[in-house]
Amino acid sequence: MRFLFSFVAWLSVSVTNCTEVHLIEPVEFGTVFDSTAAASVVRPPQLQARFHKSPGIRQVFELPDDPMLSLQWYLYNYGQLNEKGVKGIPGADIGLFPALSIYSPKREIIIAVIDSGIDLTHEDVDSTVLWTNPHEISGNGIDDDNNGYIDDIHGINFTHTVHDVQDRHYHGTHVTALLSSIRGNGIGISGATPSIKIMPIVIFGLGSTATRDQIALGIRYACDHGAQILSNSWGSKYDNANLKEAIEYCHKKGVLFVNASGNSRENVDVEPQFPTNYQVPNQIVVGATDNRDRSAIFSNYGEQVDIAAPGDMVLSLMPKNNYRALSGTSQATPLVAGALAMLWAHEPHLTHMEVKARLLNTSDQFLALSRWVRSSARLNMYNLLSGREGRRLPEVPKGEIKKRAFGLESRHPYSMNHHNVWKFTFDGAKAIRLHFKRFELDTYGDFLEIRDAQAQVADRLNGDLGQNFYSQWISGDVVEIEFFTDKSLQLWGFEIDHIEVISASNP
Ligand SMILES: [Ca+2]
Ligand SMILES: [Ca+2]
Ligand SMILES: [Ca+2]
Repeated sequence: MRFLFSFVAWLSVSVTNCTEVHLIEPVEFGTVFDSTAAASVVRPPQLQARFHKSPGIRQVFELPDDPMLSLQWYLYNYGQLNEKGVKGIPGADIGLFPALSIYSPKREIIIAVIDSGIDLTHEDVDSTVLWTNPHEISGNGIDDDNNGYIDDIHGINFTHTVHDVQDRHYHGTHVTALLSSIRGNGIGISGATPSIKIMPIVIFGLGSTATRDQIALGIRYACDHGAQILSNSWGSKYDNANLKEAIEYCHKKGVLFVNASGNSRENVDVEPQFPTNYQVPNQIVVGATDNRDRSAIFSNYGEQVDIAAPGDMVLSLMPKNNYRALSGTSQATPLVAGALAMLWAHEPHLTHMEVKARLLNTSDQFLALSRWVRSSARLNMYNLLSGREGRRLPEVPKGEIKKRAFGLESRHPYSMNHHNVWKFTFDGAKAIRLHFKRFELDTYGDFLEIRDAQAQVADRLNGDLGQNFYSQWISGDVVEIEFFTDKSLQLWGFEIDHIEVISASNP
């Protein structure tokens, strides 16, 4: 299988004007499938119905007949390999199909996707999913609803003819199709969200980008024309008052603003990024997970990152009837936006802040996300719709915390193409955590993974994490440490200089 890896994040697509706003470009590109290849993908074996495995729930759910479903681990993870050969953990997905089995929409929700438009000619796109402006007459050259935009029948475009929402890039098609591809049509992929309308706000074209003031106008347009959720897979390192005011305007109108955290494995508390760091209450900032419920290696992190959703090798549509998996927080973001739309259609009485609170309370927490996501949690759509509290982190055992001598370090700098697994047992320990004196690994290819005796990931570290910090608490008396480096970039490495232990108390 062929791969192109391009570890470029926040790549500028702006050529004609200096806007400093970027689409959040993927960091990995999978194989390109055309229609013929798509039709020949092996279907999941005998998976027309399965039992939901959540504790206390036995529920049959149906799977649609879209031929590429087995490659959509983010919708249905039954332990299949992803394109990189990494085996998934069954259930490490957003739980769409269990959610559909209890879904009862009362109305349609409009999602504005602020991106590069959508390829309306794609075989797995139905153009009737587009929102229609009820007060505009198409093609008469007149601004019938007097909103300042002529013939804006399905959205607006700031880079090309104002009414034309056809994608000339690829990013908007990939992102939007995660919401809107036709489910159960026997073609391509399964889209995630029924009973929505898509309002494209086109701010990126091929070689052109809207100005930040135009993007702010686009945000206001969406809120003024009935969009209740805005999906945003773009960002900037630079602050802009108009953008922030537009998001605040949406907040006052009860609209949710979902945005990607970015793909450069940066701590946004230290390296502010926008819109992430505006911190308007209606914002939901989304990080990315992989098919084992770990933080994707590129996902930006910090206190402003609210939640995570699948964003590693996520298959969706590309222009010209193609399909391709891409990795990025851009892909995680519409999955969250779509889930929120389903909840709002299911329970229309909720306010936007109640929808946000429900998301955070019902998502599943994982230790391997704790360092990277404020809620430690990944979206679970079944829980979101049913209102069930999500999986919670294990409690740290009570007891006296004692420092113990321990040391483990890499070479400085470390070697390339290195792989080592160590296993240590600390007799009498109920829980252990490792103290890092310093940690600096390459962001994209290298990692240190810390697991317990059951091989559950307690922490997975990469990037430049600085000095003097602890790992998450590892349950039990066994710690397994895996150190992996690839064939590029040698940085300083890591040094563990002691541990802390909570011991089993004497009876
Ligand atoms: Ca108009
Ligand atoms: Ca008109
Ligand atoms: Ca389909």
